[in-house]
Amino acid sequence: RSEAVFAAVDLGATSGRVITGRAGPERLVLTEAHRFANTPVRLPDGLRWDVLALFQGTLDGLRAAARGGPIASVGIDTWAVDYGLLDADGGLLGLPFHYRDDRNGKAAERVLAECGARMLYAVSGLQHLPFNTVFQLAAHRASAQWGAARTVLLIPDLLTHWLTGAVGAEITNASTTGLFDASAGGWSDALIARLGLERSWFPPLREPGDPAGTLLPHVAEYTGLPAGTPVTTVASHDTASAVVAVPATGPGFAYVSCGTWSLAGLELSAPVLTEESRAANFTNERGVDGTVRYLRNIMGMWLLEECRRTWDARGEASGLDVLLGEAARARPFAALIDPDDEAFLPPGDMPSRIDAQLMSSGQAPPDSPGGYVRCVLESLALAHRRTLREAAGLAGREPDRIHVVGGGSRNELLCQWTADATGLPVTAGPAEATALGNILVQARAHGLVDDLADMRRLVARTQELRHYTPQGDQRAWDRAAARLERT
Ligand code: LFR
Repeated sequence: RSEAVFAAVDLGATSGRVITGRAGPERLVLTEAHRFANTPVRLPDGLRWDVLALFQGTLDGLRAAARGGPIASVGIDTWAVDYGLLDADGGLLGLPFHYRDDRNGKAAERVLAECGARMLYAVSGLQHLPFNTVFQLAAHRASAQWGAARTVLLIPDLLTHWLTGAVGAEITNASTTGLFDASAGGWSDALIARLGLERSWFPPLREPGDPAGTLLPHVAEYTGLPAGTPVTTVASHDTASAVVAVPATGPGFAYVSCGTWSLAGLELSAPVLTEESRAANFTNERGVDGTVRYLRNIMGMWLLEECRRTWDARGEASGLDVLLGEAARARPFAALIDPDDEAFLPPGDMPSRIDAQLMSSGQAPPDSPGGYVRCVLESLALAHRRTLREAAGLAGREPDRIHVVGGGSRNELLCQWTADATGLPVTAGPAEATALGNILVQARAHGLVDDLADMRRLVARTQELRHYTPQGDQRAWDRAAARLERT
């Protein structure tokens, strides 16, 4: 067989999609079968994912995909770190919390005080983010559900369980929990014990490409997919799937997976667990085939999305194209922010939070939406520069090109400014890197493509890419970077 069609379930922070991909040695074509909103819900005790709506959207999406013809298998990816707790009967205990819920700060401090940040990093190699699973679990401990819990399943593993009945933990996503041993490549028994968690709560690990089970009869019946349709384990962490589909043709590349978050870094063959790396807050998340995603989270397009949501709510909505046009004409470097301020993490009025940071660093807030958009995009380009330069220094590897993948690769200003700020050529695209990575891993499991290099060649040959070379006044970016450092 030289070609087959696979279904990628790709859930993002704002929407979920089911996408089919026809893959073969010379072909890789995506079709969106179904898209649905992912709307988090605030309950009295916190911000939750509407996980039943996500599962129903998945089922409806698979049904739409099935109408298009035979599907060889299904793969699921979502954002990382969030989880559901199952009881002894396999029932879900409560609704999974959203990583932007604010319950974790205190618990994180407690865990750090008990275990020590150095020890946690030396084992897990994970950057400190207040919502790492390990801190969420510590916050969850005090709940009545805790005593009934028997299994922890990350979101893609939970949805896979509901599709197939099977239980497992996909490895790229497991590596974002803080309970994974980055050197040994497995659950860290030592950390799990140290934190007073039960080892039996953490299911056996699955590698991308492993079979994850077959559709349960009622799922097959609802979706119209044949009984026995396999679910294939993909790189279930969306960022890991996106990095699979980076169309790099040589080894010297850096990437920015740019969507709600900007994940900027390098692909390495071994983790960097040094004290300098910890101090710079770089993460060693696991990629496919034992690779390491050495990167840092940058607040990303969330800043822009949340500004737009704020303006929409006030009835001051403008289309993205209009805003980007205004940003292009706004004054350069008028206002610069550090995007990684934790104050930007929760949902809510973003322009006011940007104003607060600007004023505390002696800068005047922008006077128009276009000014805010320029502030956000220039600041993100500077954050890309800083992060990639630090990654290169800490890993001892200078990149010669940056691949910007994900939805943000469509943003021409951001891509050009990333090239200008870093002085490196930028290749932009594919925008659908995550879905492509999901499909490619399934295609490989079915013998249609080979190794990572082969998958990337296929992306480079089949997907539309844009190229940006550094231009404009490089020294102006150096001065802007120095100014931001000082504030
Ligand atoms: C991107 C992402 C990041 C992760 C964040 C929270 O969608 O998966 O990699 O740090 O969401 O899970």
